[in-house]
Amino acid sequence: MTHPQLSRRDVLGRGALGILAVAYGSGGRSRLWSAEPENGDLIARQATPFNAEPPLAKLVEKWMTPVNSFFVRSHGTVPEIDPKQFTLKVEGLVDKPLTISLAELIERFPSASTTATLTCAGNRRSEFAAIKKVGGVQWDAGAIGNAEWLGVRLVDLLKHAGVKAEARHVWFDGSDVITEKNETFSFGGSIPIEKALVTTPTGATLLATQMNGQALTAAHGFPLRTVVPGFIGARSVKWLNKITVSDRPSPNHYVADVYKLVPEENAELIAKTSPIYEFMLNSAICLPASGANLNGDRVNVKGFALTNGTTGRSIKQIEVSADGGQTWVPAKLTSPVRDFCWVLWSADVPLTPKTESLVVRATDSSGEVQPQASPWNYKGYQFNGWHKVSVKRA
Ligand SMILES: Nc1nc2c(c(=O)[nH]1)N[C@H]1C(S)=C(S)[C@@H](COP(=O)(O)O)O[C@H]1N2
Ligand SMILES: [Mo]
Repeated sequence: MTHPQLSRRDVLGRGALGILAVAYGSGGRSRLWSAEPENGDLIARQATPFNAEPPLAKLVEKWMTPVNSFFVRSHGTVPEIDPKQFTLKVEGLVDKPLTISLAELIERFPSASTTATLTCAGNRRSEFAAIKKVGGVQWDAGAIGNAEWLGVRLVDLLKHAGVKAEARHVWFDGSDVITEKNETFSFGGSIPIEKALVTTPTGATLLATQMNGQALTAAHGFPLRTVVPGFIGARSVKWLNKITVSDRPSPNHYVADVYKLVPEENAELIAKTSPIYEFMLNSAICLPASGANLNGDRVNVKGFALTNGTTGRSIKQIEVSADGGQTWVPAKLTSPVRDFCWVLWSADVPLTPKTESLVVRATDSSGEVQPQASPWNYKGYQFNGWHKVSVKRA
């Protein structure tokens, strides 16, 4: 059965996974399901592989970040995957190792959706330069976005395969090809088993086929990726093709060597340091833009804030200062509030003739306050110092 007559709108209008199953099961590889990268709103930070973030003002337009303005972070090729040929393997410490097609995955397991914020551990990396510049993609504060993800829950697939008692970690492997120092490998991630087995609607790890009501684009992991609420983006593996249940974290380069907080490139130290999982309490000013000319005696400031990714935290307070942190004005939330999702905020801030910058800091429900300065680390992860935007008085 083929559906060449189905337009993108027809299919998306119905939106259900059942429709996707029909399309995936139909003959021939369809462009419908492998949308071209739509990078209109993004600023490239690296051309090849393509790494890009939106101008910050785009982030505060909507709580749910449109795909067009959603950052892209890829370490290697963007694989072209035929959804009809695609299979996902489940192996390791399971009673029943299995290989499942995309259509079967969608048909067999109940569909589940969640809204979750993805943020790169390297978001705001360029700000480390104020202390000492680090290598890697020089992100501003835009390597973050919030989306609604639809797919099936990892826990359902794992229960179907039967998790053995010795299981402690779940590994994810992608289909991309990454070349570094004459070695070729693919991207991998891993999460502790407790996180993999979470069943709550906000916290469950998804095997996602859709983002904001459309099939994943190629750049965001078509046809299948993990989405791990509360964890750094690197654990949400795109182009997922294999899940391995194990008694230890994945030996993949991006778990074993990268995404760790270390003071130097020291193999022994890196081996001893545990991988980063949760993201950190953070906030940033998205409007006005850095360098803006401000006249008048007040300015409307807008931005985002994010709790750290442990369960049960919410943002309690967001404050903006126009005098370098001496006095603070509280911001109002302008978005829904949901676990593992950013909040958007707005503050009407009085200016002084001497205002040179605007600064934001967030406090969470446990009383944790965003630190004024972020501790430096060699690989430039988890920058979460007070975000400062320089402004001019017109
Ligand atoms: N297969 C694969 N998955 C991946 C990556 C990658 O390079 N390859 N990058 C990771 C990183 S570091 C981040 S921050 C997120 C970014 O997801 P996005 O490009 O959809 O925004 O994907 C993660 N998953
Ligand atoms: Mo990332």
